[in-house]
Amino acid sequence: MLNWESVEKNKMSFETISVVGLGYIGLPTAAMFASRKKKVIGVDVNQHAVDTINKGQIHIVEPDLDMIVHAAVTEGYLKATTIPEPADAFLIAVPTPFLPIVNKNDIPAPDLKYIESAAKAIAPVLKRDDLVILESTSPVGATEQMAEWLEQARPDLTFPQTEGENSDIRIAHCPERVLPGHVVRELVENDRVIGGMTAKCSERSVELYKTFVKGDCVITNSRTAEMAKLTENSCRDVQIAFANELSIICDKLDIDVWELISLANRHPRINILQPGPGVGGHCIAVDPWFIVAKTPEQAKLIHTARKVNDSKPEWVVDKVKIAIADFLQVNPNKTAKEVTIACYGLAFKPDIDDLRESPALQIAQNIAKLHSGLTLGVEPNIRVLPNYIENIELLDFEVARKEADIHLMLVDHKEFKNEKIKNKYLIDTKGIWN
Ligand code: SAJ
Repeated sequence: MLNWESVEKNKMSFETISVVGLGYIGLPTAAMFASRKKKVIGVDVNQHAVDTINKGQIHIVEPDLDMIVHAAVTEGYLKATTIPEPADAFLIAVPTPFLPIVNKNDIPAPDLKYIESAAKAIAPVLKRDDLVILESTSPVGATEQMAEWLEQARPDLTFPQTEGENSDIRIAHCPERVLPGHVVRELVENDRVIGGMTAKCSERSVELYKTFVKGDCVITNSRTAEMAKLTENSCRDVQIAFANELSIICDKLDIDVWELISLANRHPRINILQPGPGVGGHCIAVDPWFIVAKTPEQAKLIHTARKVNDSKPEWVVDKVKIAIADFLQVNPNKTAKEVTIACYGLAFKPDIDDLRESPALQIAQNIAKLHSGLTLGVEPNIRVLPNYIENIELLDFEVARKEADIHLMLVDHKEFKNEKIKNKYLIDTKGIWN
């Protein structure tokens, strides 16, 4: 338990806070501190992001964030820059992607290059009593690795890995846990896991987050904090894999999986998640690999869940291939070129416009590649498809419904839930029209 008296005694307020990485997590976090009238310096290598923020605008889509950033910038509490400046606390919120997979059966390994470059970028401006927090979702040991990089760059300062509680610099891992689309509310309301490298590192971190966090700040060590975040997303991945596997079993046995799940969920201790076209986004489809890469012999279930979810898009594409063959058999006067397929939903989950790592988009693109006829996309959250998406025509729901021969429901956006498509050639991966 945190000793609030000692926090009070050691209290040195954070005048200036620097957030390194101004993406989906860093920018809202920077804006939150600024909205509490802290001086915030946002740092990003992307000049376009920096320029946009300095105009009081945002370069990402997140409800309510635009207003908060606009107010913070115009009132002078938030500024963005490409080069770090001195601050009392540094929060690192940069991406932690995979290294490229060489072999299909390889386990993707986490790539810490952005954490390394952020550490090397802030090292020259670090001073005694500064706090450095790693917020990026990271494999176990990444915070200690970051501390090593900082120590190598600043041998004139002391760090917790060698000096313990007496170090000049405090270091912690405090993973973000907010849900895209609800970031502004969840940043304030969610509990935070605070993984200091020492008890003092944790105390300082709690003091910092309490600037705006209303949830509990629960203290642990940095390795447990890293694993806690990976565990949360792996737990969800395993549960979704269970639902996805059920959907494939039910398809084989001619059972409606949606009815099955709603029946099973009436049991007081059962809560099965929903199957779909696969698992997307940059968190749940990524983070479990960090556990598997570290402990491949032990993480068998987590590994299998990843494979189950990653193979679901291919299973859906196979269903479409069967539907095309069936359609052509029933309509022998038509050629494949004359068959039109409509894909309803392209985003990685309902009611957002984010196409990154989207299984729905992956399926639509694979269909467009293998099918000689038209592939239509209906995505109510997007007006124009990005240039890299080829051979998918973006159309309104009503036009697609009329024009298509085969209908593929991929994302249960709210706009689709009020509609109904009844067709022999309907593949409904979300169970809203069947
Ligand atoms: N999905 C299903 N079936 C379900 C629920 C989700 O197929 O029953 C799919 C979605 O369609 C989507 C994917 O899973 O493709 C992930 O969506 P999500 O809503 O489960 O999660 P994310 O990726 O938007 O956000 C997650 C959250 N983690 C957990 O809920 C444990 C969020 O709290 C984290 O902060 C975020 O990852 C992150 O940044 O790590």
